[in-house]
Amino acid sequence: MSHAELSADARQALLAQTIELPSWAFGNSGTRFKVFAQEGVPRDPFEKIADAAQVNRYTATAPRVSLHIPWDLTDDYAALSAHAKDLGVEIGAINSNLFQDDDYMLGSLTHPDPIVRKKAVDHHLQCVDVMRATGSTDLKLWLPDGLNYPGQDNLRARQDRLAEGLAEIYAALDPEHRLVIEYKFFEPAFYSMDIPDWGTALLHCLALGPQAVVVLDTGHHAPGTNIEFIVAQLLRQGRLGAFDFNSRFYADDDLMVGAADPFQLFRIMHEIVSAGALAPDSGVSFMLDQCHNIEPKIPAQIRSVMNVQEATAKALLVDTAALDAAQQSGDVLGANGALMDAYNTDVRPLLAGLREEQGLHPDPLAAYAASGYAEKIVAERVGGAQAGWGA
Ligand code: LRH
Ligand code: MN
Ligand code: MN
Repeated sequence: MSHAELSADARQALLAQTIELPSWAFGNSGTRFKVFAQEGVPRDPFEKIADAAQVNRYTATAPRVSLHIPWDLTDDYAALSAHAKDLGVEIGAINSNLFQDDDYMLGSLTHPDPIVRKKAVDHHLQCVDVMRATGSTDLKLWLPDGLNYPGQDNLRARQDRLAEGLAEIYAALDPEHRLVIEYKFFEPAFYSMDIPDWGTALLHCLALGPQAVVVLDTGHHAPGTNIEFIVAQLLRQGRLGAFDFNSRFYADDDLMVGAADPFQLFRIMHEIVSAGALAPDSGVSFMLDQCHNIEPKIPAQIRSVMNVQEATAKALLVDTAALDAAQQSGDVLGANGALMDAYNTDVRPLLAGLREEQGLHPDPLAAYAASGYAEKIVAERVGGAQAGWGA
C-alpha cells in the first residue's frame, strides 16, 4: 500500500522546509590525492553566493549559505551580506577553521601551549565579528584536535583545556548567537579525537549553557552507527542544533546526502518529523556539508536538496496512527510495515507538483541545465578558487 497523498499540514511543512548550503561546495575540491579543477568555479565568496543562489532559484528551499573563515575572507562582510540579499539568500552559519595552520599540529583549543590555545580562541572572536557583520546567528566549530599515539598527551588535561577555551568563546556570543559544536570519531587524529562523539559534544554544551548545541555530521560516524538514535537523544535534551548532511561509503568522503544510504536519511527524517523538529522554529538547522570532487557543483547541490526533500516527504507520509497502533499492540511487522510503506512510496511526482504550484519548474535539474548559467560562468570566470582543502 502506498500513500501518495500528503495532508495539508505535511504540504505546509514541505513548503516551509529550508536547507542551508555550504560555500565550499562550489569551489574546487578533491581527495588528498588530486583536485580535479572544474571550469567556471567561483573566484571569491561573492561568486560562491551567486552559485548558491542558483540552487535556491530552482528549488526555493535553499535560502542560506554557510561561510567558512578564512576560506571566505573578505574585507567587507556587510557588502557580502547585501550581495546575498540581492540574490534572495542570506548568510547562514559561520564555520571556524582550526585545521590549516602549522601552529595547530599538536592541537588548537587543546594544545599544551597556552599561546596556541589563545590563538584558537581569538580566531573564534574574529568569527563572532563576522557574525555581527553578516547577521549570522550560528558559530560552528569542528575540532580537528586529537592524538595519534597513546601517551602523546594527557587525555584528561586536553578536555580541561577544551572546556576552558570553549567557555571563553561562549562568553563572547551575543544573546541571539549559538555555538554549534561538531564531533567526529576519527581524522585527522587516529588514536583519539578530542571531540569524538555526540556524548562528548553534549557534555561540553551542557557545561557551557543553553546557547551551545550539537551539530550532527552524518559522515562522522562508524559504519553501522544508529544515527537516528542519536537524533532522538539530542532532541530529547533540546540540544540538536543542526545537521551537516552528506554521505560516506567508507570514510569522511562528504558525498551527496542520500547517495550512500537513502533509507538512513529517511529514518533520520522520521525521527525529526515525529519529534516536531521539522518546523522552521524548532532550532534544528538542516545544512549540507559536502564537496563535489568529480561532479558539477551546482547540479550536485540541487540534487542534494532534492534528496533531503524526498526523504522528508516520505517521513511526512508515515501513517502515524497505524504506526502507533501497531507499536502499542506489539505488532512488530505491522509497525515496521508502516515505516516501509512510506519509504517505498515514490514521492517524486508529488514534489514536482508542489514545485509547479510554487511557480517553479517541476524538474530543478533540467531547469538549471536549460538556463545557460553553467556556460555563462565558464565564459566569465577564469582561475576559480579551491574549496579550501588544497589551498
Ligand atoms: C571535516 C569537515 C567537518 C567540517 C568541515 C568544514 O570533517 O568536513 O565536517 O564541518 O570539514
Ligand atoms: Mn561537517
Ligand atoms: Mn566532515
